[in-house]
Amino acid sequence: MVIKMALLTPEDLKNINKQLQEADSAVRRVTGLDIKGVCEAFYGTTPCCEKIGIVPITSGNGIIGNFSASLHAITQYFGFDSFVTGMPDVSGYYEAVRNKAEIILMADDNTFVAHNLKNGKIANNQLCTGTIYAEIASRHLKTDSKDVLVIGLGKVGFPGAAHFVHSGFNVYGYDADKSVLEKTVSNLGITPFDPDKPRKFSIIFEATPCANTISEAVLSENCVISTPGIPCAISSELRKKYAVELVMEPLGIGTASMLYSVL
Ligand code: 2YC
Ligand code: MG
Repeated sequence: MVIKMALLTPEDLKNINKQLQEADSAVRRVTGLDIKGVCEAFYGTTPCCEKIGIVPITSGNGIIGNFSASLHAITQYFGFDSFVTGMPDVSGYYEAVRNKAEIILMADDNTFVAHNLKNGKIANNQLCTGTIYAEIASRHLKTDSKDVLVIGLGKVGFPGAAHFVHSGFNVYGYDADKSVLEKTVSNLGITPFDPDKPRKFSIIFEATPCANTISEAVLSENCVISTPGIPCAISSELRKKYAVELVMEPLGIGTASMLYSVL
């Protein structure tokens, strides 16, 4: 069963600045740092006015309304000088380089990359998104538990799980696809989580294209849920009932992680 990567919709990207500000406040409450601060601390890099060229790509399902404009808003939010090219695809790439872009941002239906033309570094959105959402959760100030539940072990979930393992956490993992779960158990040595024998967690990481994948049985009061997954993994009722600290944002946190990783 191949899960196709969930494509963003213009709806998901509505008021991206507001979504980013809310996510930034949530990250600050969880880690004491803002998104910029976590990326700088994790990658050890700081921007120095790199110019970013954003190239719309028409292949596959084509242009997603507001995608390039959202990347423009996101790169501005993190203090980069950026522009969206007038032309898409190769013409757009040529235009970006001619206009002195040092970092190229472009995405087709399967791969979203940041390519630094000066130092040759290139970043993949899935890896950078899984890693940074795990890093944010692992910096949770208000818990001393080293146990974390990871739901979804695919292209974004697996790097997240790997990051928790390498950061010394006890990872309990679940994926609807048994073969994906078994592969992760053998690769990372995580503990398979059995939904029929639930227990409570204070840190949960979710990366699935499905809604409401987090049941009440695994929630503890004030637990942190760090999730790049769209649609939302938890119902608003449960979120309120357990005063959950939710770190969820459609594009900006992953993009910041990509940019800081190629500086
Ligand atoms: O507008 C455009 O340039 C399109 N070619 C963009 C396609 C992006 C497809 N990827 C997604 O919707 C996202 C990733 C950015 C992260 C998760 N899904
Ligand atoms: Mg989800």
